[in-house]
Amino acid sequence: MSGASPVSLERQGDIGIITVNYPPVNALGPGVAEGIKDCLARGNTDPAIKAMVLIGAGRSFIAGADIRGFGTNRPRLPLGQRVYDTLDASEKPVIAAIHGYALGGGFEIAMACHYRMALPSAKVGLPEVLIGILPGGGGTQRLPRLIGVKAALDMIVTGRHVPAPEAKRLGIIDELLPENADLHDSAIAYAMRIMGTRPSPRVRDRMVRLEDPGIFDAMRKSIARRARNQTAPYHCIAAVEASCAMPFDDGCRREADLFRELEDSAEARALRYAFFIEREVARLPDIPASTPVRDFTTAAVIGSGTMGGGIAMSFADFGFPVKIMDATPEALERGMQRIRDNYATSVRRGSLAENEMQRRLARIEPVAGYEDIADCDVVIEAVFEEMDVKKPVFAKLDEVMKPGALLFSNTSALDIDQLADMTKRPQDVAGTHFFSPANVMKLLEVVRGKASSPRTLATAMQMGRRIGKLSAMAGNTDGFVANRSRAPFNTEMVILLEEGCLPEQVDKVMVDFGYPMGPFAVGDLAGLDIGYASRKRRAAENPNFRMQPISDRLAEMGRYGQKTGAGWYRYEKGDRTPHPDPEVAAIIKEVSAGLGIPQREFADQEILRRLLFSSVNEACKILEEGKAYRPSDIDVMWLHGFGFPRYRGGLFFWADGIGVREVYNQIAAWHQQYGERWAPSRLLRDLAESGTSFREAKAAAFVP
Ligand code: 3H9
Repeated sequence: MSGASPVSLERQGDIGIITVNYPPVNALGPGVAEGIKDCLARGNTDPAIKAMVLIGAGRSFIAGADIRGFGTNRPRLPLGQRVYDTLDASEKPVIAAIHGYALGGGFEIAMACHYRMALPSAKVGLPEVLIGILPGGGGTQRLPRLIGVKAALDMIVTGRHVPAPEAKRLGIIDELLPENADLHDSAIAYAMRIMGTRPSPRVRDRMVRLEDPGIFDAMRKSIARRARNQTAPYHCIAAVEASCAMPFDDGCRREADLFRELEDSAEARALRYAFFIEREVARLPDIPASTPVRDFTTAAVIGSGTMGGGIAMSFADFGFPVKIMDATPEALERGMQRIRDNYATSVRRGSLAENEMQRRLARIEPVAGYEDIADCDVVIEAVFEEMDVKKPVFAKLDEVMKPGALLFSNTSALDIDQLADMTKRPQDVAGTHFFSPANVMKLLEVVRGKASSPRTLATAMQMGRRIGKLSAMAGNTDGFVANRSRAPFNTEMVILLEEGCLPEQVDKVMVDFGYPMGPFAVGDLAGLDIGYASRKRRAAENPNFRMQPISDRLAEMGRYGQKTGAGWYRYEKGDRTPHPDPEVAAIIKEVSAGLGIPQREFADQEILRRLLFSSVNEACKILEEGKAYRPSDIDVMWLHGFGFPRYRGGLFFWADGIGVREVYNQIAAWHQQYGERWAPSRLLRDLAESGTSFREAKAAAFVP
């Protein structure tokens, strides 16, 4: 092996072992594909070698092409005469020995090998669609030949990681090892068994199994809603279709053409960006990665309402025992019943096995009082969102919890420092703001109080990751970062009604943009009483707070949304479909007339920009106040807290697509027209003047 090569060949008896060693995940970075090719060539010419094993060093087989190379001038996969072709041409059989991940180009290499074996913990998949491209190394042609079109389409269009036992059932893996097996030794033993077999079996020589010629149209139809505005899922289908319509090499050429169309598309750029910022968000510039974290094994949740129950489920779903308590046995039983119902719904829908539900439920222990949770490592307070309700809870926690326990609040807006001040251990207090439904939404906003210790914060961030969340750090500001940046959007959407829009019109614009639901329909789902209560609180605190007369009127009429059968829409009994309601249109008209606001028509683009630009401006203020580390953290929050379409990258990434100057000019114009609420932030003005993109904006030093 030449000193710098990430790929080596060594011989053990008759077997050549090709090892890829390119940490952390053996992506096909510079020199990897060439290294594999070179080793294959040497193995083929070494008469002492009768068969070869391809294996990854470290934690994975090969995680795919180096995503950092896409969209740059760096040759994408410098496969030249490609590694797949070299494998196809290899005289001697090659076994892919898979552990960790074999993904994308890595799985394509495994499919071009003659045999595949894996540990049960391994996963294989073609996740290219998730970064806006398609498998470009023959994956769309080999996989249907290996497992049939139906299963191949499912894997390629969803991009899901398939666990090795399932891959064995599908016919991807030839040999599944026991978990404690030694992969290296087992692969050598396998290679010795098959080294005399000639010719070596090649996936490319197999016939494609097309179970149903209608499958492609059916697939296009079935993804129409979730894949709207996207190209990659459709190109994936077209590439698999080609595997049925043409010989292997022509299919690969078709795949390459489709790949080129996608590689630098706006969608692919946004999805790549999302991939990297989701990893960046874990890095805290002022808290070293080496900060010791508390190793927690037990958790407690106080409050068994919708949020508390969802939080308890999040722990249970990821294997943690969790205790849950409430003010009264009746409230606790109601909360437990809600948890049982939620799990039962998942079982009914087929997304959760009955025995797994039982295991999860067994991890959630309802307890009577504070004494029962005293020895838990972390406790999350999720009681009613009122300072006067939360404060005594923190005082009590301070009294009962063992030293070193971490005390977190699931408040969505209240001042964390005031809660910390109720204890004699403010260093152990922080906010952990879950998004609703807490067991589903991936965002966890970790709120840093002025006394929160680095250890507390690092543990909170890690805790989120260990229960399947994306943790993002936020400063202690009203609404923290996610909700504060979203608040102007919420205000603007009702002001649009005062000016002549209807809820269904606004919702349609946002759904067309890519949100799963429109904001008014979401309001009906969450309950309009919640916003009403928080507006009243804010109005009491701030005399300049702008009330929302239309929203207030609906809430005062008891139109709280789905739960009362009427909100921004009306609902039929037992059905969640929102129906536009003439009564709402009449209220909007009447209130607007009362306010003397002239009515007019709105173009879709104006609606979209009114909502999102208002939030861009607020997000800039958050950065300029040092309440978030970087613009990309806010993008992560929008992707995972609010359902912002991932293929648009995030709020700032999307705004960069329009251009910082255009955004500024529009906001400045609305400032003239509408007054103070549209005053451009200083950071926005600076960015526009210097021509700096939002993504490059520097946040002020973090202020807890
Ligand atoms: C492709 O293969 C195209 C082909 O069809 C051929 C076309 C011709 N590249 O996620 P983690 C980094 S497209 C570059 O935290 P985990 C990652 O950024 C590719 N870097 O670990 C992070 O860096 P840092 C198809 C990559 O254990 C570090 O590795 N493949 C790549 O939670 C650790 O990652 C994919 O889409 C990459 N391919 O999860 C797979 N992968 O420490 C993408 C990872 O600096 N990767 N990094 O932040 C993944 O899904 C996950 O990383 C994986 C490990 C499941 C592998």
